[in-house]
Amino acid sequence: MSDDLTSAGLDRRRLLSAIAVGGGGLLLTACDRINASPSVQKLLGAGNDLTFGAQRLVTARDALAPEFSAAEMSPVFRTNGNTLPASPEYQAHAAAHFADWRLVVDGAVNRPMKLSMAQIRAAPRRTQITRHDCVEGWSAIGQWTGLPLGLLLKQAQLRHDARYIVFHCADTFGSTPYYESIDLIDAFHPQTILAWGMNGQTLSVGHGAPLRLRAERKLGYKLAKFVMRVEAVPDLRAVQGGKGGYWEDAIGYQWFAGI
Ligand SMILES: Nc1nc2c(c(=O)[nH]1)N[C@H]1C(S)=C(S)[C@@H](COP(=O)(O)O)O[C@H]1N2
Ligand SMILES: [Mo]
Repeated sequence: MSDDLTSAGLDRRRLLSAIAVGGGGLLLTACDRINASPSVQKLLGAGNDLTFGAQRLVTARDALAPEFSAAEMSPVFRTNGNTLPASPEYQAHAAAHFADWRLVVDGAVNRPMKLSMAQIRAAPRRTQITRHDCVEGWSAIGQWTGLPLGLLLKQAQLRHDARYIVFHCADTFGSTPYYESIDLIDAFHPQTILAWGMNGQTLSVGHGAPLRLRAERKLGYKLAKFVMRVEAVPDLRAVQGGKGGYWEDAIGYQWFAGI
């Protein structure tokens, strides 16, 4: 049984790397053509109007966001948005340091999981010092430690119809829960982690305890704090307002939000 599970996981990974290799080949050809086309040059100059497709064409899929040295870390990293989910259930878990809390991993996966923080902290980790950019006009450099999301998804064995990963959060604005989503390219990117540590300490409630997404090529609002549930879905249109995230639904923020 466990052998079957392992080989299914491997097949999925092989499939993903096969897709990655195929996509990379396509990318080069498309880029060569794009560079020669004045109309596309004009489109690129428009900056904010870049479409998701155009951004994918000009960004190598595995390109890393810049990483910094410890000396470059911001002395103060402010909190923003919600800093304490109002739900009594969340607050009870926070008071108990999330000892009995479980991360839910479900949706389009063959092996749904519920994981404790002890299990998550014992798994392989990645640490990265990166710059957070908020659309409200501030940035900060911090160090993040967490579980690579790709590893988690490999364990959960994505179904072949899975296309997006949705992060459901504990907090709300009014009665609307915060959520965010990314595609599988970003989900398997090496700098995409579910962070449980920040600047060498346990992630604080203000910054999104027990787990917050770090996807370092994305703007701040994509980086969901207080992640309770990771759900794989074939289509974003069935999730909440249908645009892939709280701010996307509420005021039309861009879903791709690449930096
Ligand atoms: N669950 C949740 N995640 C969230 C937010 C929020 O209000 N709720 N705000 C977003 C925004 S706009 C930013 S800039 C960052 C702020 O992260 P920080 O509090 O660690 O600085 O979290 C993002 N993730
Ligand atoms: Mo933000």
